[in-house]
Formats: sequence, structure tokens, C-alpha cells
Amino acid sequence: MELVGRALAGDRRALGQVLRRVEDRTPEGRAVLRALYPQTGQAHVVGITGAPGSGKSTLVNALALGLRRRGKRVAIVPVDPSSPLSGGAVLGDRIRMQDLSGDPGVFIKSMAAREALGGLAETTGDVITVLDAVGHDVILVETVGVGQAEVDIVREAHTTIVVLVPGLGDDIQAMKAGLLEIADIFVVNKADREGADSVARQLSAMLSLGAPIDRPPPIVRTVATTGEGVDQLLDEVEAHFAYLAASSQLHRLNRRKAERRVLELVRAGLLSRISRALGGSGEFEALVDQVADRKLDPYSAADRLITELLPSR
Ligand SMILES: Nc1nc2c(ncn2[C@@H]2O[C@H](COP(=O)(O)OP(=O)(O)OP(=O)(O)O)[C@@H](O)[C@H]2O)c(=O)[nH]1
Ligand SMILES: [Mg+2]
Repeated sequence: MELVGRALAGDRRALGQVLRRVEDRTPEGRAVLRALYPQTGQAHVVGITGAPGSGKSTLVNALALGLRRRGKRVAIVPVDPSSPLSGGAVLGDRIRMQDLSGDPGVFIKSMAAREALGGLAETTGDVITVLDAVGHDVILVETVGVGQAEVDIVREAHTTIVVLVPGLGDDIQAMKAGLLEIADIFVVNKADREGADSVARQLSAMLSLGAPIDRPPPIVRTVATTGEGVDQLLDEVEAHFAYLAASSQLHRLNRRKAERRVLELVRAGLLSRISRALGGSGEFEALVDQVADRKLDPYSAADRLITELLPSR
């Protein structure tokens, strides 16, 4: 595929076009993913998550600059589950990321202008596959908040950074709801503001209450707007990746991701086969009616559909 060849050779426009096909889930996009997959597995995928306005984009910008100084090729993927129709926040991100534009070593993936066809996590995974294959050393994925969609996206990352800020007691509450478990590194951003120490203290108190873990997440204070603490954060990011690689966790993580990927595709493939096979026959609707009328239970209904479609072993 000529387009893929150009993208691999570093043509950014071609890369943008490849990504669009992948996001649109066209047959061509699928062929691209098939062709590129063997060349993936090189990039370090870093997820950055946290409350709205905590400074994630500013931090991503600063991290990218720091990574460039370390000679890395960087890709940035902003994901916004709440607004598939890229809103004002993304525009703001673009403006802030201007100091990166023009640097051929940084690729900023623009948001899809409309709702992704597949699940957001799957689409993000496919985008990461492409960015990895074309040779980015580090892929920074920014996502807002603490919902399931974000957690799913974060599961694509090797290293997850959770960003907190001073003066938001809610943050610590939100952590209980799930962010605590997914953080490999905590950042207390806006450390130029009062209360950074107190957030860091609360955090380490909470961490010490939990079950002992292999590698307690470090807490790094940053001022993303000036770049303060960003070098230390990059050291921690690199140390985490080195830890994963040395402890065979990287292998386990990759295997889990591969398993999830295959299962997702099997599930989606089976569903579309079933709906194609039943298309227009009214059989599915009839079964649903029976289940609703309590004439059939849902387990038997599902079994019937499956055995009709798959030869039994
Ligand atoms: N004082 C201070 N302000 C900061 C710092 N980091 C970011 N900001 C400011 O905080 C505001 C929000 O920053 P963003 O980087 O857009 O935050 P975000 O988390 O990406 O926001 P969303 O993507 O909308 O969730 C901006 O006005 C930044 O300039 C910091 O370390 N100190
Ligand atoms: Mg942002």
C-alpha cells in the first residue's frame, strides 16, 4: 500500500490519512493494521489522566519537549470521551501545543471530527498501533477523568500517570473510585499553588493504607507551565518502563493486551455475523418477543442463536 509506505517513510500527511482510514474502520484501514502489526511493540505508551483542567495538556506538552531533548520521537494522542465532536478544549490544546509544531520529531494526532465507529478504547488502540509501527519511541495519550471509557483507554498504556492538583479534595475521593489502582506514577501538578504538599501527604498516606504492592507509585510535583519537575517525571517514566521490562511484567502486560484485542475482535465478528445471518428474517425479534413474554429464557435464546450459527463441536 503506497500510502503506508509513505507514512513509514515519515510523510506526516500520509500518516494522517492512514490514521483516518483506521479510525473509520474501512477495509483498507483494517488491511493497514494487519500489515503494520508485526512492526509494533517498540513504543512506550504513556497514559496521562486526571480531572478536567488539572493541566494534563500542558504537562503533555512539557513532557514532549523534554523527550525531544532526550532524542525521542514522540506522538501525542488527545482522547476526549465526553466530546467526540472535538470541542473547545481541544482547540486550546492545539494553541498550547504550538511550540511543538514544526518539529518533525513530534506528531500530534488530531481528534476525529466525529464519533468513532468502534468503541473509543478500541479505536485508540488501533491509532496507537499505527503510531508505534511508524517509529515513535513514546506515545503520550491524554484522557480526561475517571469513567470506564478512560480506564479502558488507560489499559492500552504501559505507564499511567494520574495528575492531581492542590485544593481539590474531591480528587482524593475520586481516587478511591478507581484511579488509585491504575496509577503507576502520581503527579501533583500546579505545585506553584498552595496545598501541593498537603495533596502529596494525603496521597502517600492513602497509598500506605492499601495492600503492599511491588512498586509503590512515586509522587512527583510539577509546574507544567514552567517545566519544573518535568525532567524528574521523565526519569520516573523511564524508570517505570525499565522496571516493567526487567520484571517480566512488560511481557505479561503485552500478553493481556493481545488477549483482550483478540477477544474483542471475536466478539465483534460474531455479533456482526449473527446479525448478518439473521438479517430481515425476523427470527431475532421473535426470540426477543418470547423472552419478553417469559415463554423463553434469555440463556436458551442466546444458545439457540449461537448453535444455529456455529457448527457444534
Ligand atoms: N498555576 C499553574 N497553572 C497551570 C499549571 N499547569 C497548567 N496550568 C493551567 O491550567 C489550565 C488548564 O491546563 P490544561 O493543560 O488545559 O489542563 P487539562 O487537564 O488538559 O484540561 P482538560 O483537557 O480540559 O481536562 C491552563 O490555564 C494552564 O495554563 C501549573 O503547573 N501551574
Ligand atoms: Mg487537555
